[in-house]
Amino acid sequence: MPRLLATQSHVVHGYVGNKAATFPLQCLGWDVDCCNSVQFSNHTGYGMDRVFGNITNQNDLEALLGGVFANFATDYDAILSGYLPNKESVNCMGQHYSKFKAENKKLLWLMDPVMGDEGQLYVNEDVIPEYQKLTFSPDSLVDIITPNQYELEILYGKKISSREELKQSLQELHKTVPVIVVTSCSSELFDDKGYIYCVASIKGENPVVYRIPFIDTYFTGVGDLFSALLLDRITKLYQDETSTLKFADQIDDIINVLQRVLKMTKYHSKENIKSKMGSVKGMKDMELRIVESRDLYHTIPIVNNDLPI
Ligand code: PXL
Repeated sequence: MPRLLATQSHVVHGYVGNKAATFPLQCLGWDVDCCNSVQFSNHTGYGMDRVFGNITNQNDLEALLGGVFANFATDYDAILSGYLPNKESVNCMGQHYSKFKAENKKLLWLMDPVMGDEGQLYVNEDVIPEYQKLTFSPDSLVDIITPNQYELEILYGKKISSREELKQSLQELHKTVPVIVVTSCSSELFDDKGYIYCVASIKGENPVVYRIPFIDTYFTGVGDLFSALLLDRITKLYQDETSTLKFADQIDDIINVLQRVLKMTKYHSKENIKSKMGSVKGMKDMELRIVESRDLYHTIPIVNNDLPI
């Protein structure tokens, strides 16, 4: 059974962070160890005045990750990090995850540099240099990062207004990170409106662009589910040398799974409520239907119509 260590949010109600990642990964056969970077009543989209609970402080995070390293240093196949609220938590995760990597060369590290979306930062500003250090350090051990366009711009330090600039930013990040998946790019970079774009890039290869129909509502936790599914697919790809599915097909598959989870979520939501940031009713209605989607997480077989029967 593959085993994963994930350091990201716990929410009592709803599905972001570890709540969005754990059950799907368990459905896919993973043993999931969760370290909670925060324990909140709900995600921050409900409005900051409606978020209750605590950030795991530096001493506690240090004790948890240090303790897990002391007891289980070589037990994991993959390590994942997501929402970390401040500089101290990003730094602590980075130091411990680097130790896990140094101890076990086969371990895959996916770092989702969760900072914000569409121009809005939802963590402390002081996390930015910490993520930049982990990304650009010449001895960086991060294998995969999954920023959205806004987070990529923050890491890169420049606004990205064209496909050429997007390519340049990827080349810069590839100096230290082998796999980059930009989970959502604005349609302004491409010609078609009404879609969002995902760009997957492996060092030394041409990036692949995926066009995704835009669903006009506000879902939260989709990025967390994406990174969990990506780590599942990539780990299995690396571990199974006989696999015929290519990286580009795996991303296609993940996007298909996510579309189906979003459709399931919409199907179970009450009609006429348009999800809006800061509205409890709307946010609650659009919580990902992680449990109802239990049959959707596996790879969707690709039907190749060219093959003779
Ligand atoms: O990655 C999404 C996320 C994770 N954790 C918390 C959040 C959000 C998005 O709003 O508020 C606490």
